[in-house]
Amino acid sequence: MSLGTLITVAPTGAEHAKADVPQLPVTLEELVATAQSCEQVGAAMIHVHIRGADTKPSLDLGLLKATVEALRSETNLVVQLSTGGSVHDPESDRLRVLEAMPDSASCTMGTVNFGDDVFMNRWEFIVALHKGMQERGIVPEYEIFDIGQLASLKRLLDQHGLPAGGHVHVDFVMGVPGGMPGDAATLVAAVNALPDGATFSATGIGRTTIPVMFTALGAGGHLRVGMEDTISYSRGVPVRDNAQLVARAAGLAKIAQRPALTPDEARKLLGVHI
Ligand code: KMH
Ligand code: ZN
Repeated sequence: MSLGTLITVAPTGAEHAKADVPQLPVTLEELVATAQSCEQVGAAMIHVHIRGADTKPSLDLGLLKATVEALRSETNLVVQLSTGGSVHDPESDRLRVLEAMPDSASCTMGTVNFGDDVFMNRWEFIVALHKGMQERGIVPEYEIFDIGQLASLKRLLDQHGLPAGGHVHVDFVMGVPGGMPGDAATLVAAVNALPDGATFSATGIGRTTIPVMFTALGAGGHLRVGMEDTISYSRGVPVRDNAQLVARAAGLAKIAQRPALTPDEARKLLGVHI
């Protein structure tokens, strides 16, 4: 069991519209300000989806590069770019994200129904992402939306070797309609099916946020929070900002006697170069 808790903030995502959620960070300035406030209250890593000038999800390479550069110069956070993008993004654009050379990038381990949509992750595409990260020294975070995807992760590691950094870190994304439910029994089952030596974080979408957070802490795991995953702080109460969610997670981690890791401690855990 790790001594401290890695807190990742996922501040934006690709699903919420700025018009519906005005506090969602969508410009580079808003993203940097969010990153700084979240770092101050305990975040060590940021999981980034960017938006274009029209506030819609974007995978524009120039903007991705500028985002990585700005987050590196204005914060000490581990910068993780999403290769998941939105359910509408083509594989070629998602693969090109690696050219922005983040510290870390997400790699979803299988196709999953995603509400009324389908989040496509073909085997060949997963292998291309894994190898692309190995070649560039980018540390992956394997996103697991359903337990069977852990079998695919074991197959990937058996066939193509360990990721850059040599350590396997997984993020359980729970409670997506179409994926695994966000409850204690499912999280414990998923933890029991992890590859040997892997660490995990977990996040619960919407109202599964709280049970997943408590169970992850109790099971020795790490936490992902943020407005990508929930826009309600409690029933009927909108999230004020991402830092509010990070501060709550950091408070619970402290109570669990596993206080928030610093970004440099997180680099050590994940195998990211300092
Ligand atoms: N937006 C979802 C379709 C990731 O960032 O890698 C995919 C997602 C996973 O958020
Ligand atoms: Zn994401």
